[in-house]
This record gives sequence, structure tokens and C-alpha cells, in this order.
Amino acid sequence: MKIGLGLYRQMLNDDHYRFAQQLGVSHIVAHLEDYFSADPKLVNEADDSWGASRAEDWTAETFHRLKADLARFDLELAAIENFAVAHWYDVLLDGPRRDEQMECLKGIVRAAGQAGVPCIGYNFSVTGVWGWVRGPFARGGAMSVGFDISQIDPGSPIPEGMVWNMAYRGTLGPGTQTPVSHAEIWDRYARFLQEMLPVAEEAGVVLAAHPDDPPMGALRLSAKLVNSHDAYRRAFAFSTSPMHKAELCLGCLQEMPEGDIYETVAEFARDDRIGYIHFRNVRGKVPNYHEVFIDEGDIDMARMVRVLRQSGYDGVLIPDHTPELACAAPWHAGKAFAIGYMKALLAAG
Ligand SMILES: [Mn+2]
Repeated sequence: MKIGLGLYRQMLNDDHYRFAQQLGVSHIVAHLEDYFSADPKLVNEADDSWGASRAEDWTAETFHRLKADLARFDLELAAIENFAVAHWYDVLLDGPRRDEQMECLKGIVRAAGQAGVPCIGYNFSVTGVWGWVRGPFARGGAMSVGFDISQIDPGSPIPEGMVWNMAYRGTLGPGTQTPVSHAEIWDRYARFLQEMLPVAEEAGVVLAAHPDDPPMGALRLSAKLVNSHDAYRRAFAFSTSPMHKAELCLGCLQEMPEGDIYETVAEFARDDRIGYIHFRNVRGKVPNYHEVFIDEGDIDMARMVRVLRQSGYDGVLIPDHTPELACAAPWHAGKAFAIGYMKALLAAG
């Protein structure tokens, strides 16, 4: 197994590549969407937005340049994480620009293939990570995020013009989004896979599905897709394509109400359904959980490493989100702690 670091768009620079190199990671997972263009906030408050999504061209040149920049620090690109909302909001909403946006996504996958990007992670969700609350939930009051149904209004409608907490055409409203049923979201996903997987196969790019975060049945009147271990199995059942895999988030998997996480991960690894792994820990389950440090949650991470190894998984693990350590560099310290712990787990066998 290999250890990687996920970097947000603003972090795709030499300072962060050097940080990753010094930690001893071999891989980077890069976000190209700018989630925080308006104001950096990890949790939504009321109906506010993370900012406006930009429909940039992600070309083979974009990916080549990124890979070349990483190579100067002996880093490899493991995956691009997420499409930009502006690329595919009508794919998620089944709106008038759906077909045009599907062509855009196919173009991105082809460009990734040309540049040798092995994997694109995505999250087929209308609400994204909406509903998180921020607080001192980790050890020693370290700032983290969590989900507490009593602190939000889970049925508040999504403002028109918003997907994934982002404004996709500049402004929001005045109305609200049409509710999305369970059957509708699965139908949209099936059509997405049917069209995308042949392109992914030709390009040699794995499409890796992140589970819903938080894995509720529905939020904001929009049904969630991969919100249980069986929902992942249902998603895999659409296709035996070797390009159809999971961006397996251990945190989300553990937050789901049913299922044995060790058995499920072993099964997905044996079936070669894991693109890469978000290796993070959590305490509790929906509708009430907290993200915590890697060594204080409900998942036995040492056991998880043994399960992965015994099941033949040889891919990349990244820390995903981590609690922030109270110091001058909260993000960096949080990530460094997680990566050091992960390196020791792998070394211990
Ligand atoms: Mn995740």
C-alpha cells in the first residue's frame, strides 16, 4: 500500500509539494475545484454557499502540468478528486444541459487518460457534504466537523442554482430546487455510468465513487445515493467494468448505520473495487457522529490495515479530513499526525 496526501486547489503549489515530500508520502490526490472561492468555510451555515463553481477547461495540458510539477518533488498523481460543480450540475439534477455536460465530463476523462491520470474520484450527490457542524469534537477539544441532526433543519430546501453547496451560475434563487427521489437519483446514476464507463475504459481512467457524506437517507429533500454498505454493492452491480470502483471513505462507511466495516472492506478489496481510500476515523453514526483523530475513533485502524493487506489491496491511502491541531499550522499539523500514524501502521505490518 502507498500513502498519499490530498491537496485542495489553493494548496497545489511547491510549498505543499515540499511538505508532502518531507512527510514521505509518494502520492498526491488533487482537487481542482475551488470550493472556497468566496470564503473558506468547511461547514455551511443556513443557506449560504461555498462560493461559485467555475467551469474551467480541464485539458490534458492541465493534467500534464500538474504531474510535471509533482514529479519535481518525487510525487505521483494518484487521482483527481471531484469534478467541478459547474461541469456537471445538470447531470446531477437531470436538467436541460445534461447531455452537453456529459460530453464535458467525457472530455475530462479522455484528457486524463492522455496525460496518464489513473483515477478520477467523484461524488454523485446533489447536496454534497451539506449538514456538517464544526466544533471542538476531537481529543483535547481539537476543532473538527460532525453531524448532529438536532442542530440543523434536514428538510430545508436547496436554493435554486445550488448543487454541492456551490452556486453554479453566479447567483442563487429566487426559488428552490425540485426535490429528488430515491428512484430518480439511482436512475440518473445508472445513466451516468452507462455513458461514462465505456469512455473510462478506452481512456484507462478509473472512476471512483465516494459515498454520501453524511450518509443519510435524504437531506434537503434530496435522496442520497451511496448511503449504506448495500448501496455500494448496488452501485457496483451496475457494471463489472474494471474502471468502476470506490473512492472508499472509511469515515463515511463507519458512519453508516448497518454493516461490518471490516467484512465490507475485505469484500471490496478482494473484488478489486477500491480505487483509493480515505483513511480516516470517526466516532458515532448518523444521525450523530464526530470526525476524530485517526487513533481515537470507532475503527481499529491497525486491524483495517491488516484486513486490507490480507485482501490484496495495494493502492493509495490518504488521510482525507483530519481534526485541526491547536498551533500555528492547524491543517499541516493535523495531516502530519495522521500520515505519521499511517506510516507506522504500514511499517508494523
Ligand atoms: Mn471522504
